[in-house]
Amino acid sequence: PAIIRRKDYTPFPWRVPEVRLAFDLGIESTRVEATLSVEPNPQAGAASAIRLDGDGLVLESVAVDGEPRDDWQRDGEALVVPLSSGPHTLTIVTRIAPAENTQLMGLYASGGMLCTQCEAEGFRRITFFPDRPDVLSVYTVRMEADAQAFPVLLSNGNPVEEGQLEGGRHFAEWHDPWPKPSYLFALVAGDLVARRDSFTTMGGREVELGVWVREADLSRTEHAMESIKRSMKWDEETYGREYDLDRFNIVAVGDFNMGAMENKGLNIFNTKYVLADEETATDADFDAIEGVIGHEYFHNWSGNRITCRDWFQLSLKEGFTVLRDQTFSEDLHGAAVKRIGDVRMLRSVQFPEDSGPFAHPIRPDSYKEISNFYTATIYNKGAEVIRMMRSMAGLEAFRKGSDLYFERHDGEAATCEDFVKAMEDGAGLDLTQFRRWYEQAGTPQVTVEQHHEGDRVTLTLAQVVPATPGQPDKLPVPIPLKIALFDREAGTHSGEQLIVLTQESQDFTFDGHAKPPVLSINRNFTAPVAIERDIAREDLVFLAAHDDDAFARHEAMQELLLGYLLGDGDEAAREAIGTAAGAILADDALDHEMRAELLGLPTFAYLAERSEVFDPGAMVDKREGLKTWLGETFAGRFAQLHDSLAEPSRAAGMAGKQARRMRSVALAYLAAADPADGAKRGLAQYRDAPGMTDRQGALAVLAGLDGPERDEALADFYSRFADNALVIDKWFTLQASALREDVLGQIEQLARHQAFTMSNPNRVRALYAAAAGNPLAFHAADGTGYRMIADLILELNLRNPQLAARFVPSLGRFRRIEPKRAAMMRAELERIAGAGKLSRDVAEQVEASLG
Ligand code: HT7
Ligand code: ZN
Repeated sequence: PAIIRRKDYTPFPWRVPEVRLAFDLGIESTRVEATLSVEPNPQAGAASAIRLDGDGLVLESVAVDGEPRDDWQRDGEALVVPLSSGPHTLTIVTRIAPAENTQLMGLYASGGMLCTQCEAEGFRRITFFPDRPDVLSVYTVRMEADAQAFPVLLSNGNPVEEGQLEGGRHFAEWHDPWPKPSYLFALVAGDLVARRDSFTTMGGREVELGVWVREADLSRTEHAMESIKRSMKWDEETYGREYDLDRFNIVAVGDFNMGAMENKGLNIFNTKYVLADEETATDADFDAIEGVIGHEYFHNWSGNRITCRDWFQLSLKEGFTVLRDQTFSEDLHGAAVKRIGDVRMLRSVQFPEDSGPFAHPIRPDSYKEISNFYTATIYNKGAEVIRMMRSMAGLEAFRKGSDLYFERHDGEAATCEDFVKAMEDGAGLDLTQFRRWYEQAGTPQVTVEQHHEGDRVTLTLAQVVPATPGQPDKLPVPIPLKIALFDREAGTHSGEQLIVLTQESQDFTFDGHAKPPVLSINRNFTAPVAIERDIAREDLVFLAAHDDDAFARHEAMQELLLGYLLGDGDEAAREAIGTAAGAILADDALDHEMRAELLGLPTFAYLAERSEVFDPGAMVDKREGLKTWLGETFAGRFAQLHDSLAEPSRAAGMAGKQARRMRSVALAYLAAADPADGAKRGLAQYRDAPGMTDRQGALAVLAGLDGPERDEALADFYSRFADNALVIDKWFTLQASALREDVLGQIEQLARHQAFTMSNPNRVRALYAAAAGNPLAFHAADGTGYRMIADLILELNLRNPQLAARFVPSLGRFRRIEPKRAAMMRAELERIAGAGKLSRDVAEQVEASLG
């Protein structure tokens, strides 16, 4: 596939101020009449033709200024129409087949409804168009369809007209006054019902809200609706951003490639991020729904009002919007646990990406298939980079920067550079060197040395940004680090400070410390870097027990755990973990959610990332062994927590949520120490569960055990929730994630289960993403796990290339794995590479993986 480069950007030679789309909708066949008003773009060179992107379209006719034309040409999938300079009206009629659209890009059918997904390049699968984010148009959309099959017809903006037609058909027309790029176009037609509500904006505009779902799902939409209202309010209060249409609709769709999509005024969601009630959704599901609804809503300003000039700027909208959704959740439910969870995700997914074959800067220089760049780097590292600006500026100045950005670029297709400049001008930061964060891939490694002399402490910090594919030489970046120096005896520090490491190596001195203090560094994870420090074990135990920064306290515990799991497993290291865990279990000032968080073991993905050569089997043994030891050591306390939290777990609100979290963690430790007791307790928790959080927590433990309790709970779960696709997804995931020797065979059996289907992305991910993340399944010593994932990629390759490509990086991580397995992983990648016609998505990922 051709390489598209950032440096080659040129503006489109034509402007398209207005678009009128007329759809004659049908599942098998849909006719699209697109009427484009076009005029030369004064910002670009003159052109004698207009080149419109297309993908899989059947062209029926072309007319210019009302005159039929046949002097057009096809250039591959594109349509080239000769045009004299000056304004014109271009009318193009195409035909598409939604039912055959298995890629779920463009207009497709899902459970009898029709819906669209246009980001990044799906609009070209609906009609011929300059399908690039810097062409902004005002859209008017008319939909005509069978009134019985599609009683609801929705599009962007506000409704303007609707009516009945002959032959049982009807129509609706919508108009979106805000100019937008084609990727934000959306249409939904189906037999849907809405939960309705309203929100009055700070400017007094009454907005009608709708959450559209199948009738059977209506009772599970309350949380989504409340989340919309909370999002609208938060964005007004925190960023001064007000909603700008009379309507805001969201629609839940069962077949969706990603989480959700921020189409202007008509957000389309994966059902997973809309539907919830206590019985079917966990506390984590509720939080995720609120976060994703917030994320899509916040895009209305960071993405829609200000969009991206080209797809290299993707992190402009995604990084900023992830930061906005993260802090929205922090503000609503407490920052500590949210921050710890976000960093865990960053380290488990983005750090491996940044040290692997697909490493790319948050503003990439080139791509072959843009869908491959919806990555943790663009999204999550992108958010971290903006978070660093926020930490350096302080909240007030950061807000001045964001105000200036919104004011300066409203209505534009902007660049990351525009954002950085607005932050410089508005927040008063000098970001000259900071721009390197946009240019360089790789997670900076920071080493810390501490010297003490007299009452002076010197910290010597050094940084290395590792070489990544295509970027052998790196320059130092500014690294803002919040630190505190603790007095070991008093258990306190004299204040937190922000230091910024800008050089390759730099000394920072602090006076007034008669004794060597204990350093707490990168508090609240101010910088997305890996810290290597030579710190005494007892200092980590001290921080795990005393640090007043919740993230740093958690970090100290993780460092103790990593030290043991990645080291040679010596007794003293394990004892130190025991001392810290004992203090955490005894600390009455901690809430139960934070306590559970502090007792969590590092993920396998992060352990692999931190290992020079990862041996998955050995690591499972060691990690599970540590869990057993902790369970045995603190059996009494875990049993007491499991028993005493049974009642509090039933409560609504924060206290109930905290109790549920701790209770399931206690159960996991108890089961590791004594599987028979764990099975009994697990089944009791399962049977008495007041909701899905306790039920899933119990089943996750039972799935890893043997015996009748496991069988009973799994069978009950399936039959109880057989008609709820999202819960059956959980049933697949829980079994595929279980750390059992026979898990691969179970996954193969689940793939043959009547409820399994390759045509639903949620179901595919439920089984196979869990399998790819389970070290005992994916890394089975004989290579059958690798073969299974490679077969999956080949099966999905043409049917749904985006979904297929998402599984390639797990095989691409072979350089970190012990040599025998690494050879088998590589061989599977080579098998895919040689398998014939590969989609652009899969080809790019496989080529990168093989290097
Ligand atoms: N901006 C949205 C991205 C998205 C997407 C991209 C490629 C293929 C399918 C997709 N669905 C949604 C989601 C978001 O970040 O808000
Ligand atoms: Zn987004």
